[in-house]
Amino acid sequence: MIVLVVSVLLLIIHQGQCAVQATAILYADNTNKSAGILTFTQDNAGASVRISGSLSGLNITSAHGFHVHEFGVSETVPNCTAAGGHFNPLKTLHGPRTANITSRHVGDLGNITTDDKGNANINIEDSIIQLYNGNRSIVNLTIVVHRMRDDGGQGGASSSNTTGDAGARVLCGRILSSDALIIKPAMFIYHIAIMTAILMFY
Ligand SMILES: [Cu+2]
Repeated sequence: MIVLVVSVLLLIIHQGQCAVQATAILYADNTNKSAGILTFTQDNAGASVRISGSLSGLNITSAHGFHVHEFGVSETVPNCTAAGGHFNPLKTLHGPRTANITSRHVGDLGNITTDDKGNANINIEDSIIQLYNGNRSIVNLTIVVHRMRDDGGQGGASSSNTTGDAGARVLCGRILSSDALIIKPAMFIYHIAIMTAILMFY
């Protein structure tokens, strides 16, 4: 009986500590030339999603529109156009990342900026995208970096309200869940080890 109780308690405690994680390798459009890896982490369903990583090969000292688009692309040679439009499950107008949920697409993540070597160090928290299941989950969709700055819907161009007038898609990569590969098997083995230890002790 005590073994069962302890096991269930451990399971509950460790489930709470299992952050959900996803990664995306970004490639130059229509090539297998990697520009870097981004990691997406969400501690629980109510938490923000952290996006971190570095990308290279962009224009120097400039801003680049950064969005989740609605379809998953090839994991090896992605055609960024095949990612479709911005991920917009709530059917809203385009907006900046800082806008509330009714005034931006779920996939609108604003801009990333590059240094004088064309590298971008990314460290963003966003409370609207999700990694957990649900209509705002970005898992299996595509992250896209554009050639130009996203105007946040305020630029007055004909495409401001849909794309932020951010121009061509220079990098993209499919967002893949790493949760099933890393966290769950590790936790499973950990639980088995602890339960075996408890059973041996008794
Ligand atoms: Cu985009």
